[in-house]
Amino acid sequence: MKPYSPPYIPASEITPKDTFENRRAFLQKAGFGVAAGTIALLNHPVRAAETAVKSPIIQPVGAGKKIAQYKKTAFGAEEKLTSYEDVTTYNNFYEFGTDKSDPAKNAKLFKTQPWAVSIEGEVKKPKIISLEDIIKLAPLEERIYRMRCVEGWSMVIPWLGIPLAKLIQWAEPTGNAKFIEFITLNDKQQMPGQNLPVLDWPYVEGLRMDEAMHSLTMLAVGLYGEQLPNQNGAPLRLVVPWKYGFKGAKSIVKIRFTEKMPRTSWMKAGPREYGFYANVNPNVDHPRWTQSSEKRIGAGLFAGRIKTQMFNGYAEQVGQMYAGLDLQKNF
Ligand SMILES: Nc1nc2c(c(=O)[nH]1)N[C@H]1C(S)=C(S)[C@@H](COP(=O)(O)O)O[C@H]1N2
Ligand SMILES: [Mo]
Repeated sequence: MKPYSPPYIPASEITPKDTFENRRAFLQKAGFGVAAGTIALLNHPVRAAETAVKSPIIQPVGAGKKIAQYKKTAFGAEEKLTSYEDVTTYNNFYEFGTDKSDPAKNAKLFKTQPWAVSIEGEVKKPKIISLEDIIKLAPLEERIYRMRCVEGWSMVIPWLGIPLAKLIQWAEPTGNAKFIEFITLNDKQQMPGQNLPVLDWPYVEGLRMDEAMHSLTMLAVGLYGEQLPNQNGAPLRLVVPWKYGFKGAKSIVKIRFTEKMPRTSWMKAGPREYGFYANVNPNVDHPRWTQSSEKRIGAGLFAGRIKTQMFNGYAEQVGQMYAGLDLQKNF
């Protein structure tokens, strides 16, 4: 991949106070203590200081880099948000471990800068686009989406991103492109979970072209007004609110246009349990549990389960794409 260096959120958009606080928080978390003088006592003071300055995206939970400019939209404004803490500490990101608390712990030092995405397959010509250039394709906007994991829990998350359609238009797919594959970084050094045969690595997900072009489908670079925390798929992940969470591939490095339906990592792991469509559907149970209800994370010990809605409640917007498709067979 072609290397590039500029940070994707210009430093000018970050207030000096944020910069200071984040750096201090990072140093603290990294065990360097708070006072600047403490750094000089370390064996490699210069390297320590450099790491802190050069890795603005590495940060402890709750001290993310603010994204200064984005459009607030009314989308989802009526929803009660899941807390930042729950959104960033209860995660599925198997590359960093299979427990919900693993990604927040194990992804701290994950390097997401520089970052670029390779655009391949059925396109006029293959290209590489930097993260910086991706966020220039359209104004960043905030949208609040309900998210439903196939495991039976859900959250409400204020995402920041651009419509995936903007990148697809830029990519110039050929007439043969019927599907798109999204491929996560493959890096056993940085992603300890990839040393275990939990899934066929790298993580691969896919969408049909019309699903990918749908205005609800986002490429997210942030949440809660901040750059994506590493555990949530930094620096760039897919968000498809009417499908089970596993469709939302994290830390994407390749986007491949294909003629044939991609075989995704979850389809390979359990073809009877995880279909290509993965539309949220209370009428099609997972072979091992019901999909008719869900637990809203953070709702409290005594909150009951919520009834799961068809297409996660987005049927009005997306239902038309599946007219005539047998949703029992094509789960
Ligand atoms: N690369 C990658 N992407 C992934 C996963 C994963 O393990 N690896 N897990 C998926 C699943 S099952 C869910 S529910 C969502 C969780 O996203 P969140 O942790 O940001 O809520 O990420 C999806 N994307
Ligand atoms: Mo999930």
